[in-house]
Amino acid sequence: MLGWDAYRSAVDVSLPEDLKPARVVAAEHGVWTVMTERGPTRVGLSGGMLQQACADPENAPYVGDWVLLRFWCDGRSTLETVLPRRFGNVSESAHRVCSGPIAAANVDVAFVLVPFGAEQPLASVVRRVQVASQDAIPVVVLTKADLSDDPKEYASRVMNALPEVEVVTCSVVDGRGTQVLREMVGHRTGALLGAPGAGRSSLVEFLAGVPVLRHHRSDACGCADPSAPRGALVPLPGGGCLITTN
Ligand SMILES: Nc1nc2c(ncn2[C@@H]2O[C@H](COP(=O)(O)OP(=O)(O)OP(=O)(O)O)[C@@H](O)[C@H]2O)c(=O)[nH]1
Ligand SMILES: [Mg+2]
Repeated sequence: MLGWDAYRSAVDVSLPEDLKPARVVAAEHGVWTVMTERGPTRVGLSGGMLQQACADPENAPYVGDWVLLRFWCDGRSTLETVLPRRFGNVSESAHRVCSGPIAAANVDVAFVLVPFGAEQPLASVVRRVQVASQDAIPVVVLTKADLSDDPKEYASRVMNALPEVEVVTCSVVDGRGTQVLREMVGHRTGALLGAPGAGRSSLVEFLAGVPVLRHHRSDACGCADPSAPRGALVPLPGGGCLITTN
């Protein structure tokens, strides 16, 4: 179930018999979509969980969190507990200015997207990788390579600036680099981090092989549409999953 075995082997958690584990795949307007052993379901927070979330927003469930659910006899279910987060609670602070502190929880690989056509100064790429590497294995993904006449030139400058970090050049138009990314995710959880328009939705849908996201576009100031979901965890065909923020 979306990495449950790996999580259980990494984190020592005791499971009360009356609660069932699930993984948060989307969070939207006070309702959480979670994946359980029996498939997806939508849940609200229990009273205790609500109190904890009000006391500190970081206590609220985020996409990628493992949680415990209670199934009530009248058919309802509530989200009772967020299980301890492993490393990999990726912050959006280096990527967006108008969203909360946690972008994705329990992430193994943080893919830092840098699009061709809007190449960023190397110092900014290095800073974003440094932030991402505090909690997960960072990988730089140079997206939209088909827009560049010489993608190798910028890629080699990024590699020189970050010699310890893998750099993948990709495009969803001609498919280059996408198989490498699939293999890098493997059976793990990856997060796509990038500025608005960096190519997150296109890449996750290319790798998933189907249109899975409800699309929205960021506005001119880079602020996401407030009516859109904060994030989504998308299972990939070969195992593993990718979290994207919209
Ligand atoms: N040429 C080219 N265009 C791409 C590629 N990937 C994405 N795009 C285009 O870039 C634009 C932004 O892509 P999205 O996938 O929506 O990017 P996003 O990061 O999800 O953006 P927001 O959700 O709006 O913040 C769209 O017009 C895509 O069609 C690519 O590999 N090559
Ligand atoms: Mg998007």
